[in-house]
Amino acid sequence: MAAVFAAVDLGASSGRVVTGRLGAGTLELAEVHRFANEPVSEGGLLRWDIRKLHKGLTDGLRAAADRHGTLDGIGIDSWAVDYGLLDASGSLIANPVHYRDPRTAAGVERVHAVVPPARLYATTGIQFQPFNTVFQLATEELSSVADILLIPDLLSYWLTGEKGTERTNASTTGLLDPRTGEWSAGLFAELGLAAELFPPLRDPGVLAGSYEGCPVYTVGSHDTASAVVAVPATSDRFAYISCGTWSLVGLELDEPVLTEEARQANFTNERGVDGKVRFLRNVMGLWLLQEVQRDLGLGLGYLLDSAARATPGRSIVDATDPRFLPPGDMAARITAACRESGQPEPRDPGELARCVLDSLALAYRDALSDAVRLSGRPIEAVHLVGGGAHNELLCRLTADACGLPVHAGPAEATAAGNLLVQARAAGLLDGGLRELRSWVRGVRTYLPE
Ligand code: LRH
Repeated sequence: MAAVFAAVDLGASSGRVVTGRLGAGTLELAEVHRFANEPVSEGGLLRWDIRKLHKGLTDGLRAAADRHGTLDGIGIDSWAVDYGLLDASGSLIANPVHYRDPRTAAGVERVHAVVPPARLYATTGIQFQPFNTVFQLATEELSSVADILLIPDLLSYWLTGEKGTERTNASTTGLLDPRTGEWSAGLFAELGLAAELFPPLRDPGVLAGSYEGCPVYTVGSHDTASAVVAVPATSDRFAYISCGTWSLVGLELDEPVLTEEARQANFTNERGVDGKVRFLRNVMGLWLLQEVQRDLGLGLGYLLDSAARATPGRSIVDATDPRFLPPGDMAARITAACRESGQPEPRDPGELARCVLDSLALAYRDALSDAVRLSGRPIEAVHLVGGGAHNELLCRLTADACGLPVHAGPAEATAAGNLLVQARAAGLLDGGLRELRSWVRGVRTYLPE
């Protein structure tokens, strides 16, 4: 008898519920519901419309049950770092603030005044990003707050009534000790934060509670952690690019790299499933293209076709530059970056899109060569997973820039990783990541030219 699990995967622009039917040697994925995730402006801040996401999630679970009958498990993942604040009665105080809201500058200053950047990195291994939870929390008034719940943990609480903090996502707060996987008590004390504000830590792959009689499991609730589970690697010598709104570029390691060199190179040590370390750099990713599209009102197909015909390498921008973080005016910001660095300005949408894609491919190359240098781990191939695996031009440019084979796919790696961890938690699969990865299908290889 086949078993069916439902993965709830919330992305920055849409959420989806994907079912995975496990039977006869295959994991069959089906997207049963997709809903928009449109941030709202409230109280002068950009926020997530979390009730709408919750409704999308429950509608999706209903659609999954309609299609498959009963479900054998549910798991939730989302983007990292953001959280909801609950009062003593368990009610959400306000919609969670979006990590792209620029409010955190003051928080960064406050935290760094107490714990300088080098010590913060040596303690947590998390790269500096202005939106890390630790900086967001430093801007909050916490006196009436009883609980801080990261986004997937908040939705899981609404489904099950049980509170917890899943470890892969907890690592992105910038408050976890990467050596032990426990909160850094010293850091909480120095920052005057009560560690009890976060419900108890729990690993991915344990029972979180139940929803309408169906088990809810923790998974790699940080979407990138789930995506890395479904990288169909067959040896240790691989790098990954988890390519969606962000591109997360790096390696899977057994131990964190906490050197000053790694900090200077802005590499992070996020926690992976099975206690692995995701040693990676954040590259802006398809966000650049999505914003150009929104800005110019043009379709993706048109932009990519024109980019394919445009002159290669005409102008390159730094695809890790925080100037590209906030929404809006992306075409103007990219053009300004070209001008300021003495390069030709893109003259049409095709040149603009080409500049984005060339810049991404070069940023991937730089991140991978830094990752190899900093960790000492050699690589023989790059796995590009997530929505970007559909972008043939980007895959080809990445293979050329890195001088390595790029295995592109699966596009739905996050959902697949979420489902595989549930299936193992339910006792239907066993073994480590290599065994889980052997269930993943859907790869196309690009060789460098
Ligand atoms: C990708 C992602 C990434 C984080 C960012 C906030 O969705 O989780 O790993 O750095 O969102």
